[in-house]
This record gives sequence, C-alpha cells and structure tokens, in this order.
Amino acid sequence: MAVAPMRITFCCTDTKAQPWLEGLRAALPNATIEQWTAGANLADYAVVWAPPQAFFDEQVALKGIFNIGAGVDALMGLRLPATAAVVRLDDAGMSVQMAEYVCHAVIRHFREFDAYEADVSAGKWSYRKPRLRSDFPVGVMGLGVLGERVARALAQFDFPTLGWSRSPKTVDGVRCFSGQAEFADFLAMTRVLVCLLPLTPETQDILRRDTLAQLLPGAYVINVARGGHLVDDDLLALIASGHVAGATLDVFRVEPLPAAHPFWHHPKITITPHTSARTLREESIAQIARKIRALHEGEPVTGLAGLVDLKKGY
Ligand code: NDP
Ligand code: OXD
Repeated sequence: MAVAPMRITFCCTDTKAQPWLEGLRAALPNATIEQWTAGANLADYAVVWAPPQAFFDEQVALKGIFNIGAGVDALMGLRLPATAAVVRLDDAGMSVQMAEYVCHAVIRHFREFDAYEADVSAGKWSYRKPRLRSDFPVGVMGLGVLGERVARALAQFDFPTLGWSRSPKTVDGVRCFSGQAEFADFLAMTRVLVCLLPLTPETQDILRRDTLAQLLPGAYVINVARGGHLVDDDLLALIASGHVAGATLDVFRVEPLPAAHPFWHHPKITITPHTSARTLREESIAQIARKIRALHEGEPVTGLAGLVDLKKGY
C-alpha cells in the first residue's frame, strides 16, 4: 500500500551518507529523503547519529527521531523537539555480534589463550592447570536487548551467569538481580564483569574503584557499553594492586582512544576500536523504514520497539 508523502532528513556524524540515502530511498519510495544541511526544509522524520544541537534547533517539526545505534546518550544532552518520539535500534543484528564478542573475551581470559600464544611464540610446548568454570562467575550489567542475549550465550557455555538490571527480570539459566538494593550482592558473586548498560546520569562512572573492589579477587572487566561507564584511572590502579587481573575494552571516554592513553600498550588490557556490535546498514534501514511507515500510517508510537523513555534516558 502506498504511503502518504513525507520528508526525511539524514544527519549522521562519522557515517558515509550515500549508501544510507540510497537504501532509505529504496525502502521508502514515497518519501523525499535528503542529507541535512543548515537551512534545509523542515522534515517529518530524522535519521541521526550524534547530530549537532543546530540540527534540532532548525528541525522543529519532527515527529520521529530514529537513531542508527542502540545507545542514545549522544542525543540525551541535546534540546530535542518536544513533539518527536526518539527511537533507537532494537537489535538489528547487534545482539549476536555482542554475544560472540563477549563470549570470545570471556573464553580467551578463562582459557588463558594469551599465555598460550606467548608460550607458542617463544617455542614452548607447555600446559597450564585447567581452571574451574565454577570459579569464573560472569555478571552482566544490563539485561536489555543486548545484555540478555549475551547472558544467555554465556550460560550456554556453563559459566555461572548473573545479571543485573533496573527492574526485576527472569532469564533461563541466569541468576537475576535488580536495582541498587541488590547491586552489592551481584558484584560480590561476580568474577568477570560485563557492562552492557546505557550511559545515563545514573550509570555514568559506575565502573569505579568502590564498585570494582567488590568483585571477587582476580576480577576481569569487559566494557562494551560506553567509555563514560569506566573510571580509567581506577581500573589501572586496581590492576596494579592485583585485585583486577585485566580487562577487555571496546569503548572509551574519548574515541578514537588518544595515542598517549595507557590502555594502548597495557599488557593486561585488550582494546578494540568500538566494534563489538556494528550497526548493520541493511538490517537497520529495513527496521527504521518499517517503523517510519508505521508511524506515518498512524500506528501508536508506544507500539514501536526501541522507543526511548526520555525520563530514564534509554
Ligand atoms: P536496552 O535499553 O535494551 O537495555 C538496557 C539495560 O540496562 C536494561 O536491562 C536496563 O534495565 C538496564 N539499566 C539501565 N539503567 C540501569 C540502572 N540504573 N541500573 C541497573 N540497570 C539499568 O539497551 P541495549 O541492550 O540495546 O544496549 C545497551 C547499551 O549497549 C547501549 O545503550 C549502548 O551504550 C551499548 N552498545 C554498544 C555497542 C558497541 O559496539 N560497543 C553497540 C550497541 C550498543 P531495565 O531492563 O530494567 O530497563
Ligand atoms: C550503538 C553503538 O549504540 O554503536 O549502537 O555503540
């Protein structure tokens, strides 16, 4: 069925616009879709990634703002048009990527593959004493679209798996904790900590000295959410003290990670360039086009998966 004409503006930092514009035009042939420039016509919907405040100051007639990522922290500090619903990507192929990245990081640490690689490079054929899975409980902070998939995947490998979220949850094979009241218990039972929280005022700096100190000794930290969750110097100090054995980090306070940052060459820290779960263009365009069409045809905004609660900030 044909959809009434509409105007869509595209404003995505660090993104090649042309393939997105072509894909969106193919998926929504009745729409006029243009890359935003200052002074452009008012649009009905926006497709964005980290747009500047100037974009929203001009685009005051938006009914929907579609973020081409799962995290909306880059939008939450901006003044958004009051009439617009903010909608983030709901999985769109990211949860399986996140599950493989986190399982890889956990297994690499648990099985000591770094040490084996070093031995092999030195021409050494040597065995290490097998570690007990029961000594490596993995705690996942955030049991949303990505965190739940990650927790389920870890449980499949028989790691004792724990999860922590704001509201109570039930996930098969995962011991679930919720709210501030249960945070200390969750930390005290966790050796490998995975962060998959959204970055909000409540979760900013949550991976800091006093929280990481509550993990089981020889802890391991995997941050795949946002750099703002982690207090870098606190992690370095706890690694130096021996309480934390190491970390795998995909996200940083400043990206790209500055060349002089100690994480680059730290022997106990593995870094990757914010790549644990990439936005997949085809899946994302299909999802966003479906949601724009639904909104434009008058479906209630509350029915859209990935609708952001502006009060909670995610
Ligand atoms: P969701 O919104 O689906 O899940 C967020 C989870 O965090 C929910 O379980 C929520 O609890 C929980 N949560 C939020 N605030 C708190 C709090 N104060 N205390 C305890 N739990 C809290 O998000 P996604 O799973 O889709 O994505 C998670 C994050 O992953 C994104 O916000 C983004 O920052 C990051 N990300 C990173 C990528 C990368 O490549 N590195 C790629 C994609 C995303 P409740 O369920 O009760 O609401
Ligand atoms: C996201 C991200 O939020 O890429 O989707 O980090």
